[in-house]
Amino acid sequence: MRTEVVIIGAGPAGLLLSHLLAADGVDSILLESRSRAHVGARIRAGVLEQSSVDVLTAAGLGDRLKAEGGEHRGIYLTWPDDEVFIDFEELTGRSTVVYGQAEVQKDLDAAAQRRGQQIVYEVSDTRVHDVDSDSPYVTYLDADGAPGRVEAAVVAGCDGSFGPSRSAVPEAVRTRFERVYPHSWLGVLAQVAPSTDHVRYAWHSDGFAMHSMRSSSVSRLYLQVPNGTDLADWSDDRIWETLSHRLGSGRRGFHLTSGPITEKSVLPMRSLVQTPMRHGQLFLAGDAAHILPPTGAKGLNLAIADVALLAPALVSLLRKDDHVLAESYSDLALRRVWRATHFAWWMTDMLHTGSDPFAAQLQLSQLRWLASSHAARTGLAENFAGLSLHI
Ligand code: FAS
Ligand code: PHB
Repeated sequence: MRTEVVIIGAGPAGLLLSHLLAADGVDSILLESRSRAHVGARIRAGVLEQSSVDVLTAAGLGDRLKAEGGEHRGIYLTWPDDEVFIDFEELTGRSTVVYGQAEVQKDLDAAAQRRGQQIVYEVSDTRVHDVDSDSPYVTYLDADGAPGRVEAAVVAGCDGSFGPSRSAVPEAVRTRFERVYPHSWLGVLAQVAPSTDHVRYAWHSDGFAMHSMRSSSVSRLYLQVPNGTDLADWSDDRIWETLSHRLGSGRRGFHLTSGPITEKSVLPMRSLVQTPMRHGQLFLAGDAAHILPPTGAKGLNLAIADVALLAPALVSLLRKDDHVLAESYSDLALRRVWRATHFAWWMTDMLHTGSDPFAAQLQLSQLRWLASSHAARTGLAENFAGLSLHI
């Protein structure tokens, strides 16, 4: 097969890129290793920044988001002695929308179906070739094991944490910055109305906890657990008891209501940034280029920001032979990547507890500072909700 842009990965980055390219008449083909149903069923991110909402709305993908997304003007930071509401709206004039990544994926998938987007699902052995040339191509095996090949002018690596694109940038050219954290998140989806009106991030000496949500009847909650945690060790009762304890149920008018847990998973936490995000005719976007701990709610938002920068760059390159945006893509994208990476690291470091009493005092001091300082709250709000699409 031949196309203008071959996209590896049909997650949010890949599907949004194909959507934006198609809007400007640029043809693409997507190669995806999992089934359409599997990709659509993944439970992941939950919070969209204003800039992400703006990109999706401008792309004609905002109808359901507007109708079903829950506008959230801020977050609670809580700890045993106190709590503070960080009012993004008051501090930055921007808010966030709680709208699950699975919903974003559904909207992108429906749009892809409507435009007749060519997506090859359940591929394997995907390999990237000749990205240093003007005629790169990607080979793969289709669902029946038959060999396939897509020739293109550009390869877009949107294949997430474990795809082949990241390593298609030669070792001599790439730099990987990585930090592995000593804890993971145990995430649950529960068929119960949220017990809070805004996302709650809770510091506790026993470990971090978070109460988020997906709708008026579905809650999304997380617990800090050690790396290597076995889900079999965590009964539903133990999960609810631990959430209740760490979130401070019964304190300051907050009461956690439990309910049936419909999904459980353990997500190890790390920060990774690979530079550059372009090599030859290969462009990386989303988790293929960077991984963040979800404490800053940045993963999906950064993928959207990358694509919002990459799509016009590829249109200029392929339609006008104008290389300016393509040549600046990596440097520009990385400015926001590093800002988000720092913020996600800071939120993770401030809220996750271990055995170091000195670190615990520093964390509590930061929380008290946020409770007492308008400037401190403004700094957090700017990073959580106020970043413009490109900084
Ligand atoms: P994705 O990983 O979503 O998509 C990449 C796609 O490429 C996948 O469909 C994959 O199947 C496909 N692929 C991989 N290898 C391939 C190959 N060899 N050939 C073809 N296709 C291939 N972010 C938050 O902000 N909040 C959260 O709570 C949160 N929770 C998360 C939980 C988990 C378990 C994970 C893994 C991530 C979570 N994230 C969270 C981050 C997540 O939301 C990502 O930022 C987001 O999915 C990024 O989108 P993509 O870059 O499209 O990558
Ligand atoms: C979620 O709703 O899944 C969520 C919210 C905020 C985060 C991470 C995940 O920081």
